[in-house]
Amino acid sequence: MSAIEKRSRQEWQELDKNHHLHPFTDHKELYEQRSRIITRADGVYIFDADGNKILDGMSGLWCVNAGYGRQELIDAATEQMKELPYYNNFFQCAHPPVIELSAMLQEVSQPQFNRVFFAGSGSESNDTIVRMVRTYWDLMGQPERHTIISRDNAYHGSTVAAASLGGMKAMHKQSGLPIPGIVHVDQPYWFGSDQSLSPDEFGLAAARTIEAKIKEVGADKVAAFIGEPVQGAGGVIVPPDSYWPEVQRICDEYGILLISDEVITGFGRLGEWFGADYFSTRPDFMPFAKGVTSGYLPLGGVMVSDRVADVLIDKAGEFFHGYTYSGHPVACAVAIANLKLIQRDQLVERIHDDIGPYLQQKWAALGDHPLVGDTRMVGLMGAFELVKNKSPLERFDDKQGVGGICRDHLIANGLCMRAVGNTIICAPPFILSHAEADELIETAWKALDLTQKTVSA
Ligand code: PXG
Repeated sequence: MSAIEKRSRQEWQELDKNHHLHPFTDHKELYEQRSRIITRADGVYIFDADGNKILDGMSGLWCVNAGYGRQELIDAATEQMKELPYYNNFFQCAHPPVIELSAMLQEVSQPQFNRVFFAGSGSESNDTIVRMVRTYWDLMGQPERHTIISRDNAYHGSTVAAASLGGMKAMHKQSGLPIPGIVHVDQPYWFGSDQSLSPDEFGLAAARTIEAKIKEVGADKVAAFIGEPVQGAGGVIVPPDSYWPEVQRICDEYGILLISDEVITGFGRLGEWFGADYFSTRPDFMPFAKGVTSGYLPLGGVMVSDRVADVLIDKAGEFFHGYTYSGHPVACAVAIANLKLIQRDQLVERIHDDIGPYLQQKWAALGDHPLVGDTRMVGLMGAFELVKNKSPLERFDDKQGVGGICRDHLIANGLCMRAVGNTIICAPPFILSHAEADELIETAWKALDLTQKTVSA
C-alpha cells in the first residue's frame, strides 16, 4: 500500500508552496507559476498530475539511464530491504551488497582502479576526494601540495568543498566560497570564445591555462586537477579533441593527481563505461553517483587508483572520514542489478554503435534551424545553442530569456530538456528507441519554430 495520500494537483501545489524549499530555485518565481508535479513514470516518459505525458530528455537529472519502471531494480531493492535494510561499514563490518558492488566496479573501470570508497551523492564523493588528495600528499611527505585546480563553470556538487571545486561564480558569491586552496582556470568552451583560434588550437590553449596556473601557484604546491570529461550542468561543453591529451600530459609532467568527475559521464553516457575511457585519460580518482543506480536510490562513491589507495592503506592509519550511508546495502543492491542490466542489455555498446550515432546525426541536423548556432552531442549527451543571427554570429541578450522560452515550449509539447542560459541540453535514457529519438527531434524542431515566433512577436 502506498504511503502517499491521493490529492489533486492544486492540493499538491499548495502544500509544496507552503512547506517545501526546493534546490536551485528562485522561490518567488516558482510561486508565481507553482511547481510542476510529476506523479509517475514509465520507460522514457514522465507523467504530470494532469496526466500529460512528457518524454524525459534529461533522464531525471542525468541519472535514470536504464529508464523508469525497471522491475529488476525494484526487486533488488525489495529483496535487500527484507534481508538487511541497513547496516554500516564502519568498525570492521561489511555486508555482501557492498562487497559485491566494489568488485563489480573494479571490473568495469580502468586497471589502476581496484578500490572504491562509498558516499551518498556526487557532492559527498568530491568532498571525500578533497580530503583524500590532501591526506595522500601529507603521507607522501609533501604537505605543501595542497592546491586543487578546477575550471570556470564546472559543477562538482553543492556541499562546501564540492561547490568550491565547482566554478560557478554565483554559487561562490552566496556563501563565501571557494575554501582556501582551490583555484580555477579556463573551461574548454570553443563556441563561447571569440572563435579566433581553430577548435584544436583553442583546446590546447585552454589546457595550457592549467600549466600556467601550476607555474603561478608553484609546481610543488599543486595537488590535483579536477574536470568533468564533458562539462554537464555548465551547458554540455564538449572539449576539442586536443584538450584531454594535453591535460594528461600536464598532469604527468608535474606529477599532479588527475580527478575525472564521472558523476554524469560514468556508466555509459558517452558510449564508453567512463568519460576517461572515451577521452583516453588515466585518472587517479573517479567520483561517481547518479547512473550507478540509474537514480533509483541515492549512491555515490570514489574509484581510488592503486597509486593513492596503496599509500592510504599503508601509511594513513585510520582515515577519519565516512558517512552513515557509505555503501548503503539497499542502494548497493540496486546498483548491482543496474550494472547487470546495463551489461546484459549491452546498453553501453548500444550508445556507441546504435542509438548514439542515430540521435547524434538527427541532433546535428537541428543546426539547420535558423535559431540554432551550434549543436554538439557525444554518446547521449548533447546541447544546442540559440542565437539571434548565425553569420555573423550574434547572440541573444541573456535578459531576453530565450533559453527559458524554448524550454517552456519544449515542455508544453511533451519533451523535457533543460535550459542553461540560451543553451538547451539533452541527456535521454539509454533505452531510447529510434521512434522515441525521432519524436524527440520532431518536438525540438516544433519548439524551435514556436520560440522563433515568440521571440519575433
Ligand atoms: N559532479 C558532477 C559532474 C555533477 O554533475 C555532482 C558532482 C554532484 O552530485 P550530487 O549527487 O551531489 O548532486 C554533479 C551533479 C543540473 C544539475 O542542473 C546537475 C547536477 C546536480 C543538480 C543539477 O544540470 N549534477
